[in-house]
Amino acid sequence: MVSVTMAGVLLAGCAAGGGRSIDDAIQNAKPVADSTGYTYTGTGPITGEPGTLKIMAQESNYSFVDISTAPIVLKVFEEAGITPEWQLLPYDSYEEDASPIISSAGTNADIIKIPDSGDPNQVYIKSGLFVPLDEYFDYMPNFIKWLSEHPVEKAELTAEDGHIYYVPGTNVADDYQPCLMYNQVWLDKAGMEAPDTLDELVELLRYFRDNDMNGNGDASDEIPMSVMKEFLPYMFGPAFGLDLVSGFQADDKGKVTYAYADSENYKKYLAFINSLYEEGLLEKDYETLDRDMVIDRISKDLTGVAFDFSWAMSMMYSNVLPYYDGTAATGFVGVAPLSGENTGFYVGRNSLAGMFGVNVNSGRIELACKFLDYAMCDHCQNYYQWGIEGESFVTNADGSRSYTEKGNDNDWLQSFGINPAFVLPAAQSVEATDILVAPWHAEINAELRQYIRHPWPDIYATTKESDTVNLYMADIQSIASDYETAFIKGEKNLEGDFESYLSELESHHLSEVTEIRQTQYDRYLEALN
Ligand SMILES: [Ca+2]
Repeated sequence: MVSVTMAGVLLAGCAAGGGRSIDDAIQNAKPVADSTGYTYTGTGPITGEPGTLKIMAQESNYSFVDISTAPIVLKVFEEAGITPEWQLLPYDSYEEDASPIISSAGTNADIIKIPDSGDPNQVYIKSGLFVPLDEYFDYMPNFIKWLSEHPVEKAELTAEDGHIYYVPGTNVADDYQPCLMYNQVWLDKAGMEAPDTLDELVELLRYFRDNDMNGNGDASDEIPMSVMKEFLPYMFGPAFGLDLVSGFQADDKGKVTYAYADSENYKKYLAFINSLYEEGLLEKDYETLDRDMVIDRISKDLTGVAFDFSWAMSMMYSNVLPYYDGTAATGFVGVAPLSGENTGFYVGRNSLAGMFGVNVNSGRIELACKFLDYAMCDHCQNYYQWGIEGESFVTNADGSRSYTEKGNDNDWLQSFGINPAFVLPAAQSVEATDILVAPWHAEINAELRQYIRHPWPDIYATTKESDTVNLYMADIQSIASDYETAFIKGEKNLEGDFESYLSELESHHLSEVTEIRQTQYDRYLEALN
């Protein structure tokens, strides 16, 4: 990695105007004939003569699935006119196994799945190992259309040298994200609406604490809320204007700060949660609460409030309630975020997922670029999300789609090659997620989408930035986490100890890391604009 990343430092010199040069490359791209005289325009086949591509990627996470023979995967290659030659590495150790092979240029694969999918702080790109795809945009009509329609992802994919190296898969990022959920039966029993504000929440939690909500004759066995420690920042940070989930955040002028070092709002956040703790509204052992414990409590009808990933709503929480009848009226139901002095929001996630690059040593760079372009087109995404019509899904009279009986068998569907993100740039879809959850859950998701805010963006790091952040960030996070708990539990005093907390962050190089985040964010904004 050392020799590899040195090249990155050298290349970083020509970083200026990255965003603009990508836009120029997009605007100037036009379909051209390849060396065989065939012009690819975005649909299959991608070549005039049958071709072969070597692909280094990941086995399925289902051990019984041979993704290289899965019908959906084969269909895409067949339509492209390409025969794949696979070099598949084990799913669980892909990062470990693939990284040294890639770093030492030890593979002759034409297309490589990047082992660091989703974490651009792990430097790989500027190594001279991957082809700058923007130089081949003439062969990538689907990709440049997608980039034009996705400015945030385009900016995130633009490396500091101004090039784009990868075709990404994508996650659902504004849907099915973590949210606040209430036991609807308890809410109705209390005669209250879902709280909009922190004050209303406190009032509701007190009611849940003091009344026999589960009707077992004992008014003291109710736990007002069961929220795991890692979700407190999601639940309460936004009401104080903080994105504690991302940690670093930028204001509307583009100034970057570390939310855990905000001497005004973060202090108020801690004081608020400390007051919940003191009142018994946040339970004494909140730090050790895990999802299994939350599920156990819900199954015993002991708790009224949860905060978790959206999928838990109908798939893990509502379904264990003793009286759940499949409707929202008897379930754990997601609601809008809480507001305080600031209007609440939910923190979404970045959409970039598994990425694929073209090996600079490939003898078939044009063909590899065309294949990646074809593999990410909408037509192929339909295969990834639904499979093949008549086999895994049918189209209903109203135009919506449903899985067939076979398609509803998850083992069969996995073997068929659904969502083959290990080997192809597959995108998750909201529509395909909607049919997996209860209908009321899909409706709530659609309502909550408006509250999702984009988290700190994925921004490719230079080697130097990455080294510095990796050196200091673990300590900074650990100090923040230790103090957070101590302040919430009243073991440390906000009036007396907050200043020494800030000095401790400072002595662990917070300013240096914040400065790097600022530089990266400036670069992101430049690529975005
Ligand atoms: Ca009770």
